[in-house]
Amino acid sequence: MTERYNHKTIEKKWQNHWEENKTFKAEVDPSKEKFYILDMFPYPSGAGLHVGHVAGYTSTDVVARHKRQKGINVLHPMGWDSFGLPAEQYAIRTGTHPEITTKKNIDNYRRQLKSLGFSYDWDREVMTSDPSYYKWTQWIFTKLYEKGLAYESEMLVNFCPALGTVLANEEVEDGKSVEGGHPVERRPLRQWVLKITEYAERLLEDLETVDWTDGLKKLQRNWIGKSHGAKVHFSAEGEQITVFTTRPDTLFGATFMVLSPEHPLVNQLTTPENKAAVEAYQQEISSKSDLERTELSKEKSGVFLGTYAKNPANGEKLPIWISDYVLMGYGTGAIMCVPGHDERDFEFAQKFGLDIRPVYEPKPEEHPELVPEGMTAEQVRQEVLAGERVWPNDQGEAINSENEEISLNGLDVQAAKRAIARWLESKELGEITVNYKLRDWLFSRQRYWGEPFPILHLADGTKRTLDLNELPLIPPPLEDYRPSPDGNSPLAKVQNWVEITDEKTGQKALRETNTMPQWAGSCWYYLRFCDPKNDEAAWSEMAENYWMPVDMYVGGAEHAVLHLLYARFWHKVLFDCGVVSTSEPFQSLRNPGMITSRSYQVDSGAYVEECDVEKRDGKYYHKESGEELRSQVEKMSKSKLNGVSPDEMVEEYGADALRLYEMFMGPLDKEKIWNSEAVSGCRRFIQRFYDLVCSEKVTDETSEEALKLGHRLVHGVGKDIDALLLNTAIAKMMEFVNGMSKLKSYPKEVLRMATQAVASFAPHLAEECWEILGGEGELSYAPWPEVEEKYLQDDMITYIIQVNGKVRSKLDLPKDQEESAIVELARENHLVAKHLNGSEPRKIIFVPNRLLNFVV
Ligand code: ANZ
Repeated sequence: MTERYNHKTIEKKWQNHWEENKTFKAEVDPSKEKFYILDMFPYPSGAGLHVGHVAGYTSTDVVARHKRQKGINVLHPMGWDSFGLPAEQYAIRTGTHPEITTKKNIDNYRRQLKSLGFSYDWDREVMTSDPSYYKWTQWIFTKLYEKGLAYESEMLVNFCPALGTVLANEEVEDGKSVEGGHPVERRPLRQWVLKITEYAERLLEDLETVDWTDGLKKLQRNWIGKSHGAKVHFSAEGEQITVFTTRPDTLFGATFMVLSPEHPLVNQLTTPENKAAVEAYQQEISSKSDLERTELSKEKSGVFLGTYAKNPANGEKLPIWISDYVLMGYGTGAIMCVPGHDERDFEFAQKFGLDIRPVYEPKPEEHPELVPEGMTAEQVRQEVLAGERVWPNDQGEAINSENEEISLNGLDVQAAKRAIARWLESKELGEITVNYKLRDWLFSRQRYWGEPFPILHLADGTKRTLDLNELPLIPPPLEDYRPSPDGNSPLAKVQNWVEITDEKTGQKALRETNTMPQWAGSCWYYLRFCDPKNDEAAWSEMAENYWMPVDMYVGGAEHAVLHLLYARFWHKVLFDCGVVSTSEPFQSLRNPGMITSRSYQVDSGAYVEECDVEKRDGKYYHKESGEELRSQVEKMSKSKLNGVSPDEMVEEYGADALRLYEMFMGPLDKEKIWNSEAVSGCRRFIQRFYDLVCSEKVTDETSEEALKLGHRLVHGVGKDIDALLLNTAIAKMMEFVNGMSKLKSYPKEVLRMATQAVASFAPHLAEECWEILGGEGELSYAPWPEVEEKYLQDDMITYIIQVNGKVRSKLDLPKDQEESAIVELARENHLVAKHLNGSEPRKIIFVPNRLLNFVV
């Protein structure tokens, strides 16, 4: 009997070995193929890593280690996205400098990651809150500014009084801050904005060039939200109102207009009698989020301004209203309303008694889904034509749509769109356009714990960016990290930092007191990893050229639109500046499925974990108390799951067991349910593997059977890793152990092969076994074993070949051969041919995998 595998001492031993030897140090080597594999770097929170992080990090580590086995030069770095709100909130509560809190959290994260045996090149660690890092974040901002992509604007922003800062649209959900869930209101404030909209089309187009999942691409496409349509100009009281519409072909059906309550023309277009009502309405909706405003089910509200616009197609008077369902941030903030064919316009028109005119012939008989129960198609048709029902379909033929110059009547939607667009353009009444949902990126925050803007506001009213030799611009020390309630950044309080005399121009100057949002540092960290210690430049051309793009990027799908869109935008700007060589940063991207945990409520009201549940006769019971489970299943939230720390698992079962379990749970991209106890199964596998290696049956001799097991394992695991089927790779390892245990002896050669196959999943176990088995050189770089095809072939079968029932020959062939193949081979065999004597057999009897009998 061999001794128990002691994961505590063995894992520590090899972690020290890797650290002392810098085993995973990556260096530029143009003679070698490269592979850049990146995890989304974490924000080091106080809670530490949870088991959900470990799944993603293990998957990249498996791939990184495997690529090294294949002789590829691997860059696999790790760092910290260390600016962020929680450290600042903590500073506000306790007065502890965010740097101190952050450092403590990072130390904990680093310890945790090292305890899991990940093969990072720790010499490349970066931290976005380090001045030597954000010096370059500030430098990139100066590039954006020079290109005219950063501008200041007085704008309506999402202001969160509780957090004392503005938030990007992406950081607000249902009128509340994503961080902390505090109410958010709309306020006008001077802000820095980045012109991401200028890159909308390229951000969309280049999605075609990357290997991302369809789901992710779709999320980005929807976020960018491209619509084809037209701008149409309406005149009103000597002013021009321009609308964006995707249906210019319905222009003859426009019977009123609605402006967003924030539209700049509202004031001018409001008659004195309506002023009070308009202002009251504006006030009322100012605190509502876009989502609340545009909810379909919501009762429509609005106010008439008292004035009219002219429909350019038929000269009709269109009353001008404001309503919250028209958003200032989309299109032009004004719409032409076609209640005959647009649901929201229809509801609005019904509520306020406005005209409704259909401009497409309804065909309810072709759309039974639009015919309510109890009504005939003809009744629906009549109601639509009478303006009593909305016809939301974009097929059919236009009606009611002609003037002296143009008639759309009889045209289908596509033809009508083309015709009206030509007419509008010829009269300079409008133009074809595309519109994007994407807004410019609100880029300033009123916080302490973020990158200060490298900008000076000079006394003569101009601005200048700081030169490289003036960077990094470091914020002053503070006593009080609180932002002021007027929306000013805490930095604004430090007079002698803000008010300076600019040495370069000799002018009095004010520093910019806003700071950059948390997303800034993560927009380019993958570039810094290429050359993290460079003092002269953000990265060298040589390093960037060699390592970029990131070949495989792994991280949570929750970053589908924020981080991933922002980073792609910056990357394209840097590409246009000629400082990066690829137009996309992340060649392939994968999202590990969430790891969740379920708990069930039992009759007594208590919650029990999944692993304590037992199924009997179709019902579920708590194993211990025997109580039946209540029907509702409580899914534990992600934050609750933070309770499962990898530390406990590493302590009890070891890092390798945890790594194996996380990969064995299921396919990488699927959601999986956590079960702490199940880790023990993987721990048992480790012991069994170790037992094989330490067994007295280990020999220097080799055997066919063992070689077969070994080659199949290496072949299968290699294929699975390449396809990212990490769970099935582990199943193959378990099969190997089962198969091997049955043999009389365990050839060293085969055990070494198997050790290499498990090495990227359970690296500590593998190192230990490699040492015991006398493997040559550093395991991490030992070349991946060559697979010999002959061992992969399915089991050989000896076919008995008979002529008239007498055995004449035997053929060794892979099993499951077709009858025809064996007949052919048998006939060529001279022993058989002799007895066949050139004659056609009368009959052939074939028993699969056993025998072939020619009857002559
Ligand atoms: C007339 C019309 C007739 C419209 C019709 C639709 C159907 P997407 O596809 O999302 O781009 N719209 C334009 N700007 C808006 C704003 N700021 N707030 C709310 N709604 C706005 O939607 C474009 C359509 O949404 C536009 O086309 C406009 O209504 C509305 F049978 O114009 B449409």
